[in-house]
Amino acid sequence: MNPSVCFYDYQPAPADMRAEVIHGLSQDQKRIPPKFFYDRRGSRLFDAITELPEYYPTRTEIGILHSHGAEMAEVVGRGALLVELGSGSSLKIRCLLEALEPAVYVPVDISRDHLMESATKLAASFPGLEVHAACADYSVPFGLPVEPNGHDLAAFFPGSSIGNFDPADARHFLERIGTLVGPGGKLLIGVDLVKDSRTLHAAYNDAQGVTADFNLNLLRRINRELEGDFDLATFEHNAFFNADESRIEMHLVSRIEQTVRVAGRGFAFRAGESIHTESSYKYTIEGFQALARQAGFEAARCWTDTKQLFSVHCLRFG
Ligand code: AVI
Repeated sequence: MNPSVCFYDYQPAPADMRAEVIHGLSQDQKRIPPKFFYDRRGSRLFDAITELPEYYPTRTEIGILHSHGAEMAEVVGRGALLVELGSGSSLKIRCLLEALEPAVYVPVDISRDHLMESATKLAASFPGLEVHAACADYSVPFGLPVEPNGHDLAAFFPGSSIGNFDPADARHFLERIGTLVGPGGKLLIGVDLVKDSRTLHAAYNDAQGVTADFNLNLLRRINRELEGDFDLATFEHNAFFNADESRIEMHLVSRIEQTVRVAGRGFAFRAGESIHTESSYKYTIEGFQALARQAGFEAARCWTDTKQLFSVHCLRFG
């Protein structure tokens, strides 16, 4: 491993998938948390989604980071200790590192191998950068692995992953980021915007069926890991924009009346009954800033693309 990367293992507890899936399938509106999409195949399918012509968020956010990196650096401040939550392949931060010139970069991710590999590669491309990689579940509170040593604190949370939280959970999550960066700390966060429902619908119903495959892969994973007997041919992907809630909802709909067994229990489905697998909230700029205010942040600056598809906000805590 590259000596310029320090690695910290907070040993995040594995999610209790069995208990959470049984609980979710026992509700009137059956549901399974979206975090279970990301097994090895699911993560590969998500990467494929980000390159689909219909899925605008990833390429639009990267465009915004490239176009406005220098202004972002002015607002965030150079020489900070920068924590990235859910850093994955650390691809997006690469667009900003030259402009932001952080003193220390702390990628945080739950996937240990992926984190070590990405952090090592990044440290090799930016030899002057101190990298402290933390294997942790960023959705539960954790402390910084390094002392700020006088550096300002900033967090980076791209990808509109905040949209996969219900608003109350999103607020709590933002509060926890506030605690992490402290008074005066900054948060740079990517947020997908409300737009015409055709564009939204297409982004979650791509012509190649990759999103459908990603959604159905959840049942494949449950069959493998929880002794399930879902017949994938009897379920179909359904994604639609729920305008009242301002969110895309993804569901898996049973085409027939049937009983499915998971972890030794039976779950009855009516024909047309669904499992709600993901919500992806879409915000207006003002709506997101109001949510951030409730969590103790004030809006410092917001950047969008020319079509106003996506936004990147810089927020200041306290
Ligand atoms: C990870 N997250 C921000 C994606 C989204 O758009 O809500 C997950 C996704 N689901 C279907 N396509 C992409």
